[in-house]
Amino acid sequence: MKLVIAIVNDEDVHHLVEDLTKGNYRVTKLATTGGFLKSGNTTLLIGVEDEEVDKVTEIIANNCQTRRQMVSSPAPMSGTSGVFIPYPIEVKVGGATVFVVDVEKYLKL
Ligand code: 2BA
Repeated sequence: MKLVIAIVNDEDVHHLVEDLTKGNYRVTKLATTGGFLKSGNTTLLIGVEDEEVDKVTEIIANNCQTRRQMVSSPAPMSGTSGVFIPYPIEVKVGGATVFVVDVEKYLKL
C-alpha cells in the first residue's frame, strides 16, 4: 500500500476531491501553508493500493493547473549597508507537488 501526499492549490481542491471520491478513493484534506509564499494551500492524504497510484496521480494532474504568482522579495540595496528593499519576483506554482510513500501498516481500530 502507498500513501499519496499531494500539495495542491486551494482553487483546484474542490474538483480534485470530487473526482477522487467519485473514483472511490479515500481522501483526507489538510489546510496547509507554503513555506516560501506563506500563503494557504491544501495537502491531500490518499491511501491506495500500489496498482492504483498511477490512476490517482493522473486524476491529480488532470485537476491541477500551473499558476504564475508575484511575490515580494527583499533584496540588499548595497552589499554592506544592511538596507533591504522589496522587489517583485514571479514564481511558478504547481500544478501539484506529489510524494508517494510506502505504508508499513494500515489499521482501522
Ligand atoms: P511554497 O513553499 O509557498 O512555494 C510556492 C512556489 O514558490 C513553489 O511552487 C516554487 O515555484 C516557488 N519556490 C518555493 N521555494 C522557492 C525558493 N527557495 N526559491 C525560489 N522559488 C521557490 P511549487 O514548487 O509548485 O510548490 C508549491 C507548494 O508545494 C509549496 O509552497 C510548498 O507548500 C509545497 N512544496 C513544494 N515542494 C516541496 C517539498 N520538497 N517539500 C515540502 N513541500 C513542498
